[in-house]
Amino acid sequence: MSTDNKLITLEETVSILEQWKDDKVLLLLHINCDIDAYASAVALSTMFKDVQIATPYSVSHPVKRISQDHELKVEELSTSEGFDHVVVLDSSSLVQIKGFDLLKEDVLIIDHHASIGDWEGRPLYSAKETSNAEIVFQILKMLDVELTDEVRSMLIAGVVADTGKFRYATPASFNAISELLEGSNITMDEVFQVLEDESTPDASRTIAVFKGIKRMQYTRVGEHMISTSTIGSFEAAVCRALLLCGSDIAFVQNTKSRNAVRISGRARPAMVRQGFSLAELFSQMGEEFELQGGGHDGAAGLNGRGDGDRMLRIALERAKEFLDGLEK
Ligand SMILES: [Mn+2]
Repeated sequence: MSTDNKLITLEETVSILEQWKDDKVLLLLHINCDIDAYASAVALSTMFKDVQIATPYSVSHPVKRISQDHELKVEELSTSEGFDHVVVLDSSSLVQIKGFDLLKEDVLIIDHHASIGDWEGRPLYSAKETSNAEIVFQILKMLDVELTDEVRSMLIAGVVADTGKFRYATPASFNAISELLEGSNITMDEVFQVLEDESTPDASRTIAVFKGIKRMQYTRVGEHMISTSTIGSFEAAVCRALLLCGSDIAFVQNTKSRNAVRISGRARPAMVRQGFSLAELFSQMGEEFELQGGGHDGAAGLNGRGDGDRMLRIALERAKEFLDGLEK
């Protein structure tokens, strides 16, 4: 990974943001932006007068659903033209915003991922929190921004989502949630209702999951199972279902657009504990095949132009190699 980054402190980050508060600011999220990214943007937007949220392309299903109830939606934009400043949130490297024309000046990156990619010398605040939402919360506290219950509950949703519903939570994640709940009228039940798409029946998602299960193929490595499938939408939901069915690692390729790679991967926590990382697997494949890959150890994605079937086979091979190593 490149070390050519201009790392700044939290205090410096806050002072830059404060200088920008009356200007026209774009909050830029990674491709296929997730709940943590969107939650961070909604919360940070409260400190600016003129603000917009965007991603280069593709808004994840949960964010589409959640943003229906919010004033600020995620636009698909390809350039920062017309904005005074850009704050990039929840993105670990330039490949995560590939296709976006980021002007050199007045860009600030705020990220929480463990490995930081190349930002070509732009100012970057990086802290290894479990979610980007926690960093934004710290920033807003330092700026004395008053947080509404709506914003608080978005931030909590960001923490819950990125910790895999607390599975990967740390004392700091619980502290943030505790502070956000304190003095609010929010209940965790409401947050989970917003987060869990299961709370609203969705026939198309259910059918996608059924189809994905029907098309599932599996590879056995000793006592472990890797499964793969293809689907036209809801690949993340199919992945989760494949884990529920007993897969240790699952990969699902979205087949909606031709010559496109859009693979979702999920791994059981037990695999992650034994050293398996989908984020690593996909970011390596991303570098090798000029795709965008990244995410978390147990849940990640690979996107871009290319041969999706071939990438699915390669992902399967590499997961198999990892499990082969465990068997020895
Ligand atoms: Mn995140």
